[in-house]
Amino acid sequence: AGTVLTEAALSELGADPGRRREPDGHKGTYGHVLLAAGSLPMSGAGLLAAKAALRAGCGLATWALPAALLPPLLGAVPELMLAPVADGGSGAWNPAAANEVLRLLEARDVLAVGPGLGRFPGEGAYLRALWEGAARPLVVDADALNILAASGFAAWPRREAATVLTPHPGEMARLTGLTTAEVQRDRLGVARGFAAEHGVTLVLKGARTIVAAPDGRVFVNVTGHPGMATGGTGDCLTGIIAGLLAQGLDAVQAAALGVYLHGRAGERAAALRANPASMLTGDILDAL
Ligand code: NPW
Ligand code: AMP
Ligand code: MG
Repeated sequence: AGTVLTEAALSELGADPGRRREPDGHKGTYGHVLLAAGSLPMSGAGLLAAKAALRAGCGLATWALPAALLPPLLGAVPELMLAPVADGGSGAWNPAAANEVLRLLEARDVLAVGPGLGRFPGEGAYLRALWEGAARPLVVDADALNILAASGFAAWPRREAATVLTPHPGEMARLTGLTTAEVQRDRLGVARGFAAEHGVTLVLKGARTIVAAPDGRVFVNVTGHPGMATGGTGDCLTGIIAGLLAQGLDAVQAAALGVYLHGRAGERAAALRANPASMLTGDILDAL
């Protein structure tokens, strides 16, 4: 039936939600996230993910973004480092940026790709280069999942480093060829089967998010709030999971603790509003 992600279950998994900073820790102790995300109409997705990584406690975060996006974003999140890469025109991604992202990753601990990435010519080659070239843990979300699905996920080789996919039910339907309704009818079974068959850690989002490990273990998250049904909450989760991976958690630990904390922060943010319908993703970031 899946293990419910209580605090005790998380501690047993080695992902204690009450972890504290080391007294003599420094920013280098907590890892460096690299995010490849955002495009002109969806730069907010990149900002939310990057800020979430920092709120999850990584020491440093760098956001690689199409160069045309840089000027308006300078200073938007002063704690964040920005790395402008090859632009495909008008703030879209350029597949040639993959090499720049991989070079940046050499001095960083984890790569997250997808939020607000958009669609662009050469997107398959771009993601393939990151998928095969990233020797670090990789979190794949949003439009990057659609790129995986477009050519049939079975055609993608197994990666050696940890891989976390974070689909919502619509993206899961594209990845599997099922309908969204079919995914929703058997969330646990679909997630478990996919993770085991493909050797990835699979986070199937939505009320009661499922975390499925490549070894067949499945976890059910019971934190969260319907007020989280608003734009950008998934982008925020991607950043949280990347931020936890950067701190040395393994893929299953980071995914399980990430969905738990994301939900708890959503509950807190909802409780602060007279009507949770007015909740924004930024409120979840503040609550983290
Ligand atoms: P339906 O309508 O129910 O059949 P898409 P996206 C389904 C960026 N963003 N339960 C649902 O299908 C993202 O990062 C940028 C059941 C829905 O129509 C991406 O890059 C923002 N079904 C890009 O936008 C803020 C569910 O999936 C379809 C479901 C596109 O991502 C917003 C939508 O999926 C956004 O994050 C559920 N729980 N959840 C910004 N500020 O920059 C989803 N579905 O077509 O993949 O579109 O998720 O909006
Ligand atoms: P995305 O669709 O990628 O923006 O992701 C939406 C995020 O919000 C996921 O983490 C979902 O689990 C969460 N979420 C959306 N609706 C609900 C809900 N009704 N209850 C709990 N969590 C939700
Ligand atoms: Mg999303």
